[in-house]
Amino acid sequence: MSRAQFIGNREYFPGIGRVQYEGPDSDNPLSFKAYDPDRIVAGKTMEEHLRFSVAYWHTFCADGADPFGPGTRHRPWSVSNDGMENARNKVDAAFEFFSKLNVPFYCFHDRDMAPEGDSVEESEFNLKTLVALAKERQEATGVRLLWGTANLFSHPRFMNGGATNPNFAVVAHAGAQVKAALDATLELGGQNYVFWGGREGYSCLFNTDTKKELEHFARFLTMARDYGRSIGFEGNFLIEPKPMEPMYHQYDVDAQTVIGFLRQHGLDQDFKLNIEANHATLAGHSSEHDLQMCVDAGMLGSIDANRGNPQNGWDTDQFPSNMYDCVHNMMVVLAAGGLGSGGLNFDAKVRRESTDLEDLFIAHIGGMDAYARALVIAERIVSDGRIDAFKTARYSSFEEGDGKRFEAGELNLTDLRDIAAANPETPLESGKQENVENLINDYMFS
Ligand code: XUL
Ligand code: CO
Repeated sequence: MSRAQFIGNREYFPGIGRVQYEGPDSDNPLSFKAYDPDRIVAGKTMEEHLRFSVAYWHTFCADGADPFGPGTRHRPWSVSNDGMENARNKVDAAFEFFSKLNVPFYCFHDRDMAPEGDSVEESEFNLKTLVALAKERQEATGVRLLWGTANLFSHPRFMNGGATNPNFAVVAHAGAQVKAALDATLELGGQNYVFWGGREGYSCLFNTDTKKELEHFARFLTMARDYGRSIGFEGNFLIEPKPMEPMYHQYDVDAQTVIGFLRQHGLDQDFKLNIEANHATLAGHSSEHDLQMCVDAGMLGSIDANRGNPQNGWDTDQFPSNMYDCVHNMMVVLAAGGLGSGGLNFDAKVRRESTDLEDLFIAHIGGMDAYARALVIAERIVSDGRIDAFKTARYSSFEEGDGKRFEAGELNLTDLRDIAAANPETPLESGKQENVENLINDYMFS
């Protein structure tokens, strides 16, 4: 791997070099304690397993503004009055950051990379111009695009939705943006293309025809799929579920809702899911639950790695640091055979109070170390096999006799009645939850 330290016109993170693995005893906050990209775990390097990615929007666009106050961060790549100049500087800052962090992937929305113009043509031109620059930087650094997407939620025209907007003229604008974002993703060799619902949902049922909006959504996704395939995009299309925020009711509530929707509309061959941890918890699930639902359906595409705050119900997009969550997520991923062409994208932002440039590095390093540790622990759990053996034993009654015939579809409801009548009350079988939970702690801390 020979990646440049910085390759633009100026250095945006002076004093910070390439982040190195220094091991668990290092007290350098700008080093990896656990993420050793070339370390082999179960036949693959850590880099190959984890496929880390940086989110362009949080790391290079957001300034810390919240509903109670303006931004707290003044980034040196965002100081010009000329939006295109800032955008070019942002590309330089971004690729310097990716290189120094030694991360193999990034993700972006069209509007993160290039400002919207005064017309569709100007917006397309702006995006193409910046994509050409990003392509040069990709080639110079070896950093690749995990996924691209279109921002169909920031511009006021999208206040009532993009593809599900009640006004067709807005749906057409959503289409123009997705077309250009698909072109950009293809041009940059993106491995996936993401649809997060944005404002695809509603706030008030009195003024909303949900049936029509969901049919429009399916139509729109089908058109995007057809266009993507027609230009030669071979990657996965991904839907990213989220139950609320910004709309009260988002249509892509959770993994199972999205899987059902994709199957209903014949989109399940081209689409998979991008599961974001904090979205799953907003839906009242855990991230491992939504991941498992995707794995069971053969539709796990990628992960937006972050965490919420257990004390409130917002999408706080914090960097992942809870080891129980990370380990459990990696157990599901490893048992499923890995992330495939997906990755672990840090859809996470530093806190509004974290105003130093180096905080961007420290935050990502923490997330990468958390998942590297989780990979090692999860690999131990999965390869040791005790948890798996426990699960298998729990379902052993389906391995033979009537249980086997039930699974094979050879019994009807009357057969079940007769089998029950012929059998005395079955002894209770303990679920042993505490036992398996204790086992996880043993793996994590011994
Ligand atoms: C919003 C969110 C998005 C998607 C991409 O909650 O997660 O940033 O990941 O649009
Ligand atoms: Co996300």
